[in-house]
Order: sequence, then C-alpha cells, then structure tokens
Amino acid sequence: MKTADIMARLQAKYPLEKEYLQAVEEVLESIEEVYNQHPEFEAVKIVERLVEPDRIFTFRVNWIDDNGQVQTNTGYRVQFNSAIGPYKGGLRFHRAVTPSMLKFLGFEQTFKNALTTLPMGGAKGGADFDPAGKSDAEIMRFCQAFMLELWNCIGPDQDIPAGDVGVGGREIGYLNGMYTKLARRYNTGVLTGKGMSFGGSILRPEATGFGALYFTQHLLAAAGKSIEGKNIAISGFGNVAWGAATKAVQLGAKVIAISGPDGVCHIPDGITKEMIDYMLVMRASNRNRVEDMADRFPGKAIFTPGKKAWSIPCDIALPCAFQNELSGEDAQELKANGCWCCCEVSNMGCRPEAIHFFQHNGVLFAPGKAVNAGGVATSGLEMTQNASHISWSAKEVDEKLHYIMHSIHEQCVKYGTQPDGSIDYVKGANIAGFMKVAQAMLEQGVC
Ligand code: 2IT
Repeated sequence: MKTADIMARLQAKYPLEKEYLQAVEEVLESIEEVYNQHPEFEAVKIVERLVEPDRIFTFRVNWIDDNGQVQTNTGYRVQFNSAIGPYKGGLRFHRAVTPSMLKFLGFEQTFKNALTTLPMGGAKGGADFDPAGKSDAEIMRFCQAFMLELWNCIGPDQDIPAGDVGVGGREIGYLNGMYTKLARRYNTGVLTGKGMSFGGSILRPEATGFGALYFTQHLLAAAGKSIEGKNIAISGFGNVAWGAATKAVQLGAKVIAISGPDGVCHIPDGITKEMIDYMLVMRASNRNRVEDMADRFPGKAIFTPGKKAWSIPCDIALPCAFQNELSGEDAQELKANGCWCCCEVSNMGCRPEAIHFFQHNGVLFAPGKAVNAGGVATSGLEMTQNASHISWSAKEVDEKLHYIMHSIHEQCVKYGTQPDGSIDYVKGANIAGFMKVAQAMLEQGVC
C-alpha cells in the first residue's frame, strides 16, 4: 500500500471532502510502514475497505420554529465500521456540518473506539442545524423531528449515538424521549450521555475532560514531568472544556485562559470554581460568547476580541473546541511564548502543520483520538450498566476510566516508541487502533 496512491484515488472521488481527506491521510501516513509488513492485510484490501464508511443515511428534517415558520435541515448518520462492535459515536449539531465532516469524525471514531479496549465500532452523525439563538422549545422540536428520521437506523445492539458539539444532556434527553415513543422500546441503552434519572452513567458529562487530564498526566510522567503548578490554556467552554478545566484545577494546575468564537479571556490568577460553574451557564445560553465570562467576573477574566487561547503564554495547551482550531502559526506562537506540551482534546483540533511543528520543535504532542477517548469509553461503560440493569458509583466509573486512559497510553508507548526512546503519540495511537480493527476485519472475512 502506498499512501499517495490511495489518497490520489480518494481525492479524485471526493475532491471537496477536505476534512475527510485530511483525517485519512494522517492515519495512512502513520500506518504505511507497519501495514506493508502484513501481506495478509494487503491480500484482502483492508485499507481500501477501511477508508470508506459502511453506509451513510441522509435525511431531511422539517420542524416548526417559534414564529410558526417551517424550517428545513439535513440530518446524517455515518455508520463507519462495525468490525469490533456495534456502531458508536456522537451527534453534532452545527451549521457547518457536511458529509465530509461526519466522515472524518466517523473514521477517527473507529480508531479511537478501538483504543478504549471496549467492543465498539465507529460512527458519527448530526445535522446542519445551528443551535445558536434557538429557544428550548425549538431545540426540542428539532431533536424530535431528527429522531423521527433516525430511529429506524439505530438500536442498542446496532448503533448507539451520543452527544458531540451542539448536543449535550438536554438534547440527548429530547432525542431519547422521542426514540422511546417511536420504537416502543423502553430499554434505555440506545443513546448514551443520558440524564441520571433515565439510565445515564455518573461521570459521563465529565468523562471526556477528566480522561484527557488523566492521559496528560501519563504523558507528562513518561517525560519525567508533572502537572502540578503548570499554566494551562484551554479553548472552548462547552462540556469538554468544562470537564478539562475541572480536573486540571483538581490536579493542582492553573487554567489561565479560555476562549470562544468571539475571542479569549485571560485569567491571570487561574480559573475559580465559580468560573467553571459559569461555563455551564454560558454553554446552556446558546449565545456562543466567551466575553460573557469577563462581564460576569470583571477584573478577573480579561477579554480580548478576535484572539485565540494560544496567544496567552502557557506551559500546556488543551484545544477543546473544534477541528483545525490550532494552526501552524498558532503552534509557533505557543512555542515562542514558552508552551512545551499540547494535548489535543478536540477531534483533529490541530492542523497538520501544527502537529509537524510541535513534533520537530520539542513540544510534547498527543492526538485527540487518544486524549479524548475517555468520553466514548465512559459511554461504553454506560452501555454496560444499561445492559446489566445496574448503575455503578462515581468511584467505580472513575477507576475504570483511569484504567482505560492508562491502557491507551500504554498502547501509544508500545506502538509509538522511536529508536531514540521518544514517544510518537500520533503513530502510536494510529497504529494501535488500526491493528485491532484490521485484525478483526481479517478474521471475519470479506463482507
Ligand atoms: O468524539 C467523541 O468521541 C464523542 N463525541 C463521544 C461519542 C460517544 O459515543 O460517547
């Protein structure tokens, strides 16, 4: 297999699908050498099959806004790969959602889920619906209309969606209510990230951020460093950024910046519990403005419009917002300001130039599919609890999450350790995830 040949074919076939092509190229470059040492994979065209989703459902979603006007959006579910288990992955509601975005996310999810040690295949879905400025009633009607189209394609042993950007606990509640009504199935295991009163797992809301910090701790320990007292810059103020900020503070670090689409808040004394709580209020408001933090905590959070979190000097950068949010220039600015570690928490948060710069300029870097896998892993734990009709304590879930993040780090070390002893976490995560999926495909024949 030659990455260049496969990429040329995919580029000709999907010339406009930039995010998808970017995600596939990153993985293929990492695995090419190992793949070519396995002629049994090549014999059954594992890579050619793995880069294409199993199937994509596309559907129109009609709903009525608060003014009585009919609105139309497009919804999707990309069932990417089921070699190691039922399809699993989040739903994204964002105005920029396209098949390319969901194919990249489904592709990444396939490897991420393989890393979790749990039996889950990869999927992603969502709609080009923009939650910004929508009322609660509009969000509910949209979720119900979306599920009216989706319910037939999913099921607890088939495909289990969850949240992602624009889909949190509130949206999962509305989606689950409609699924239950349509399917007349009261087994609560078809969506994860549910409320605690109807089958949700304790710690699922925090899990992506907590897991990211546990992974960061392992990465720092492997480099002979610790997180205590370090300055951390975080992008975003959604569920993932909130969990990351909470755990960072618990572990003795100082979060000195959070950012949003409108700019950055510099927090020189470090984020407080009140500010972390306020992130949830900002997210729920659908205003999508980080300046609200500066208005609420004058003098403590200093807002600069149009700037990113990466303009604030820090030790550790944690992108927690959106794909390609950290550019090559951002990486250079971070390094020039003293940053020496970047753990990507968002899916494909860093541009390839940024990753290249970090890796060649002594900045420790780990990719999203390893760092953020604690979210979907805890979704897997929610599925286990639902299937066995029990619920675990916070301690039990947290211990399992710790174990999983440790195991993901070990897999990165196993497959990513370089001849000079350094760890290439991009290679490590991609090869470890790939080997598991490829082996599962091989053993199950061409189907
Ligand atoms: O990107 C992700 O891993 C998620 N949005 C979570 C998916 C899940 O099924 O919990």
